[in-house]
Amino acid sequence: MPTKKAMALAAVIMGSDSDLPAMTPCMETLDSLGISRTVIIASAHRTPEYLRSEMEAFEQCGGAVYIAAAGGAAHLPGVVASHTLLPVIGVPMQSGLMGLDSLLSIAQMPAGIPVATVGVGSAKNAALLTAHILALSDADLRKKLASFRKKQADAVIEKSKKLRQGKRS
Ligand code: RP5
Repeated sequence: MPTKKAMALAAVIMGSDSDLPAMTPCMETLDSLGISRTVIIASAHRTPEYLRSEMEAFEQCGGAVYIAAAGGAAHLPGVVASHTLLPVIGVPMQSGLMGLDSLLSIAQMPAGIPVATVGVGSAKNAALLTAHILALSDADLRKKLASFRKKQADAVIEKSKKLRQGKRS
């Protein structure tokens, strides 16, 4: 957990700007929960030195959690994890192989360097998992998560009731 006031608690790193549309729900969810975040476009393959320098800057400012999104030969989350003791959440991007290549590249890490992997394109869950990690030491954030869960449950129950009454939506 951060020891000083962080500029951004979460870093959302993407391998390419082509990942931006798929990752927008991640940024939106972090923002809706009041989690400070920075967004970095840096590739494990195309810009390895830039990736390292951005990671150093993030950690020097008290950053706490990485979200790393990549597609295809999706080494970015694993490379990020290899350079840090902070938790890393990997988001597999859709690809020519329907994201299966990305999913396996991110999830199948060698023992000793873990990456918490969410589903293909699960940008929102990456943000929520970040919130759960940060909520370990943030009671206000725990309350926001509880409220989010309640609203989500209420919405499902409301749809069920409307369906039963013959009204869709
Ligand atoms: C990965 O390759 C990126 O994360 C992206 O998902 C994929 C394709 O990148 P571009 O060729 O669109 O830049 O590194």
